[in-house]
Amino acid sequence: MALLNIIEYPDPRLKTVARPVTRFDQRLTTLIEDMAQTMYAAPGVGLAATQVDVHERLVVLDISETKDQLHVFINPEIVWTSEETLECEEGCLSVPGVYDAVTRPAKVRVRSQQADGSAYEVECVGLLSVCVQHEMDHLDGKVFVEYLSALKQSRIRTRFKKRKVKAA
Ligand code: GNR
Ligand code: NI
Repeated sequence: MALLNIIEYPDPRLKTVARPVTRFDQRLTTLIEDMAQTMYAAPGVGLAATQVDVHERLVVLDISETKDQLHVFINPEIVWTSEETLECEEGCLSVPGVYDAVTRPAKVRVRSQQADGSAYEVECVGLLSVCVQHEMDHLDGKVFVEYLSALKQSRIRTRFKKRKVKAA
């Protein structure tokens, strides 16, 4: 097992559109384990492969209090969204310290694959719904701050550019 480095906004690599996973092999299993370990250590409730600079359609999620209910989404697709929406205060491991409200469909039905390649569908509500949509955005090169106003985005950008200069 290994802890992976999480890339931070506004790193242009976060804009990469991930390609489908095609090989369900040992390498994939190891990547899932490493991503899960990285997510738990952060700590976070979800992690998309994009955030660890692997541009493949893979997400790990665990919204349980007990941190023992790992969900793995490989090549996830939203096959249905509710009309009803849900506003949630979101945060992102790639934009540490920034939290803001985002409105999304309240429920989504997701078609996905398991580590062995088998297909499954799951209906997501509440925090699971918010998180799976947040993670799937990462796979399409989108970060939650893009839902915020231009003014807020520009302030966040300025703050993160300054941080980078300081860290260098
Ligand atoms: O840890 C996380 N918490 C969170 C809270 C509200 C909405 C979305 C999230 S996802 C985030 C982890 C992360 O950045 N995943 O991409
Ligand atoms: Ni995120």
